[in-house]
Amino acid sequence: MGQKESIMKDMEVTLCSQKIKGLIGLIVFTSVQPEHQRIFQAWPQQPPEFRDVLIEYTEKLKELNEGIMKAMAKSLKLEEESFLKQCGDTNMFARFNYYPPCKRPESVLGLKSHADGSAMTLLLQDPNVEGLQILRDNNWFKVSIIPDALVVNVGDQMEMMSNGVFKSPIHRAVINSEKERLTIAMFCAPDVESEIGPVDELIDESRPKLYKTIKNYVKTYFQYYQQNKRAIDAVRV
Ligand SMILES: O=C(O)CCC(=O)C(=O)O
Repeated sequence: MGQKESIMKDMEVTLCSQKIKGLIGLIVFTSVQPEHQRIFQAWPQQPPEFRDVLIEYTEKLKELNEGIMKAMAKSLKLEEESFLKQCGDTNMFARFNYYPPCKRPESVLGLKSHADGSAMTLLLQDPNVEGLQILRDNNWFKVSIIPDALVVNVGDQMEMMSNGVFKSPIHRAVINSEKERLTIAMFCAPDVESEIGPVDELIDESRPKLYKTIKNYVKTYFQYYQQNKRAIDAVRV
């Protein structure tokens, strides 16, 4: 590649990165549950139905999350409330992710690789544009779009409660060269005052306790996230 092409390529990538830095994640990242943590002044005023739709969506996803967590407990032969009881009053956060197109998608990342600090995350994918990838055995795999389906993602705090049976996967979002992409992630996390750690029934001699029991994991999570480290490594026994 000649010098001119190389400079042009660098400029294009820089412009793209700036555009992306300025736009991604900026739409809304807000607490939606419990009700008293909703700061309506920070929610978009347009479209006018935004508030009611987000509240209804939150209520439906709260129910869904509870159903999934009960089923996960039952699948391990635990009492169905085992995980929910530990979590206490579920905190939910909605994040609207916007990924503008970029001509050189291989040179920029939409969302850096991370695992979620929640117990569970329910992701509504863009119906038309793929972008979510998951890391397995050091290879990235795309998560296909299934129309009208949510992606259910295990977060670090479920990995801790299940003593490592359910794994919190590392994932990232990549950019499309032609089309913008919009997704909505709903993070379902335990109350910050709840003590989170492996449930007793999942600890025995053959499988000792793998994680400490701690409060407010989300705080640790964000400290580590900024340093590109995994917070779950800090709570391993
Ligand atoms: O937009 C996506 O596909 C992934 C979103 C995500 O991982 C997140 O918001 O933490």
